[in-house]
Amino acid sequence: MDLSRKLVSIIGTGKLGSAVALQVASREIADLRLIDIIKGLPQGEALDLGQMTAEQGADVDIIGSNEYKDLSGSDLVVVIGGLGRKPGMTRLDLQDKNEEIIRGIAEKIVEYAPKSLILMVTNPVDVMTYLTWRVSGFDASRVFGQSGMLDTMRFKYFISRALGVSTSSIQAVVIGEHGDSMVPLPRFSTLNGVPITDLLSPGQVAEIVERTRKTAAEVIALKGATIYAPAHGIARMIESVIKDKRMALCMTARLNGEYGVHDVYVDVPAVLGARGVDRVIELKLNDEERAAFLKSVDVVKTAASQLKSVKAS
Ligand code: 2OP
Repeated sequence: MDLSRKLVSIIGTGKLGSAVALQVASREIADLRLIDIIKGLPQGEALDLGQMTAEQGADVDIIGSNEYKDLSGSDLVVVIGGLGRKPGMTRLDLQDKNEEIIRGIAEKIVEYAPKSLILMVTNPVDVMTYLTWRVSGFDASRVFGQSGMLDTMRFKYFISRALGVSTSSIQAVVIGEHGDSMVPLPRFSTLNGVPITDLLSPGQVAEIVERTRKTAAEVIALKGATIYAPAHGIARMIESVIKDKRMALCMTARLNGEYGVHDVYVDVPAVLGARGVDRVIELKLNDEERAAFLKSVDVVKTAASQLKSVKAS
């Protein structure tokens, strides 16, 4: 029996990265390496979180470092580095600045953790995941991004409030770009199997869909950044990988023929386990849903074609 614990590295230990580390440690999912270029920050987070585990009795080792060589031995590297959105910015506004940072990080992962999987969080996440896949040369199953997990959490939250029921009774699906063109799918979103389109008026559904698309900007305008919702979504994805739970989640995965789409990373439902993306689940979209999805795919493809360091098809 293999008794060794798994190792998750988090690159970028600002507010979101440290909130993810808190969840991974509290849930005793894996040992942690926290990597950041800011001197002292990851070391301080590691010490603080390590001391926290003494109250919980959680057995995880947490080490902070300013050196990429400490990625060595990682089973999964979570990339949160780069710039975040400021009030009024779209995710795509970050592309130019984050491209250089993420390309450099991808190269370090290949150098020091060539066997790891990569979970991308940095925005625009669909394009940054594509970039990382191309730069790393890893199989596409090993490179994926967080997006749909968070978007479905938000969709669930608004549906649950409109129906007056627990979020635990709601299943929700969001596909497409993690951005303004995202496609929440009301027909596939249910209260224990009953589509919300049977339970809410078209006006209520439209309002919830729009709020789901815009709510990250809403939170950023109010408190400067989104932290707890993304951190929990990311922790759930980490758990599915590290414990090989094979959860079916909405996430940024590469399409190579699925949905009739090729060579793009975009949000779709997929099965996530110890080897990464096991398979993409194809939903039977109607004409309207397919048109919205393809339009959103085009937004991502156009953005990817503007990357400077790789040529997207
Ligand atoms: C979010 O959706 C900003 O992409 C980040 O919370």
